[in-house]
Amino acid sequence: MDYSAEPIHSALLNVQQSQPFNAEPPASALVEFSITPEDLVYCRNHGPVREFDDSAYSIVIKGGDKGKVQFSLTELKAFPKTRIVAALQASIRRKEMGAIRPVHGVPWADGVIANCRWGGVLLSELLKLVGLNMQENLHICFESHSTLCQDDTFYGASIPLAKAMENGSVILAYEMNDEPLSADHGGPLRVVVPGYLGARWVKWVQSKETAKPLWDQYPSMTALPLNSVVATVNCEEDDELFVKGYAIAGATGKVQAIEISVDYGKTWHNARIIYQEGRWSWTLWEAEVTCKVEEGKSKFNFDNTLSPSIYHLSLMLGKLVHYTVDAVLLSTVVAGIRRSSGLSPDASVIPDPTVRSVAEKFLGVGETVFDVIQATAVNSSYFKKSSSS
Ligand SMILES: Nc1nc2c(c(=O)[nH]1)N[C@H]1C(S)=C(S)[C@@H](COP(=O)(O)O)O[C@H]1N2
Ligand SMILES: [Mo]
Repeated sequence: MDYSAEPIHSALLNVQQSQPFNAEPPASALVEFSITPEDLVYCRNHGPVREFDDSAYSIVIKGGDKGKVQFSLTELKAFPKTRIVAALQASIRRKEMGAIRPVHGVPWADGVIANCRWGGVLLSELLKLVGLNMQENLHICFESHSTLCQDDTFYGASIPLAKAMENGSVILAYEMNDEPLSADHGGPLRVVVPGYLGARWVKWVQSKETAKPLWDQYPSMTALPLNSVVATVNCEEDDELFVKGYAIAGATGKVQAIEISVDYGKTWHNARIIYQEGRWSWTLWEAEVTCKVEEGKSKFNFDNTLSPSIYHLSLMLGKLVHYTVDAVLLSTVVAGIRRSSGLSPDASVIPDPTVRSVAEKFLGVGETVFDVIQATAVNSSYFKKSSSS
């Protein structure tokens, strides 16, 4: 593959791979901003990044009553502009998963998420224009033929047509954070699928095709799983911790509450939600927790040079907070799901016994479940219709 025309990428990212360019910021930097500045937006590529000439750019939509319809970028920009805040996310926490069991792919940590303001044209408007009739079980396929990619000659991904038609949701974006979309993030035009995994947000999108009912017979990774991450743990006083993080509810609704525990779930502390915007943003939260240091053990002091034992302790604590946070976050949101939609978790259908036991322990679904079977929560057999509603 030809990497000679790569644009200059942000210098604030930790590079996992330079060709193709795959890089993420530290989560501690991310949570300092409700809207992620472009320089902190992770980059995930399966091939070279190419810059396009806006004036020559167009897309083709196939599969509607009108056959093949072409729109230039100028024509697309003439439609009313829709602006939405939505979190773009790849497979966060693979690195942690990898510590438990080998995982395939880039060992992403927890910086592969970006909460941005996207501006563009509603896909549903275009689909109606080309005479697309809504049918069950159809997927719409997005393709980018701009460059070769690792496993194929082009990059493609599909979403259910019903999602594409959802009110005020999927857009073809030409702006990110009120600026023209950069080549790194799919400029001049990318798909934005709020609530869905980043892999579906095809960059440099050039054509769309409907049909392929077959695809619907297999579960695909679409909606994001519920998740939360502790991004920073700071020691304010000797025994007072200040904890900050983000949470994401995917396509199922809003995160309603976050609690944290530093004693394996014996006691819980409410975290404050400090940011949510609209239906698709991430949730930022923070909390102060008192944490008694045992007599004779090292004191918390993160500012000065860290002795290995203190460092170990702080890592342990970070982890603890991590796991317990997810459990409660999850049960609160799961409770929300149950109230609003009549769906309730069904842990008995999870085939893996280890995963199942974690799931049962934490009212259904701990982070392990979600990370292992990334993203099937809303449309999978995890959630069964309860007969009472
Ligand atoms: N054309 C194209 N689109 C793509 C990809 C790609 O490699 N090529 N990567 C996908 C994946 S896996 C993710 S997570 C997001 C990343 O978008 P970003 O680089 O703007 O963060 O883009 C998606 N769209
Ligand atoms: Mo991704």
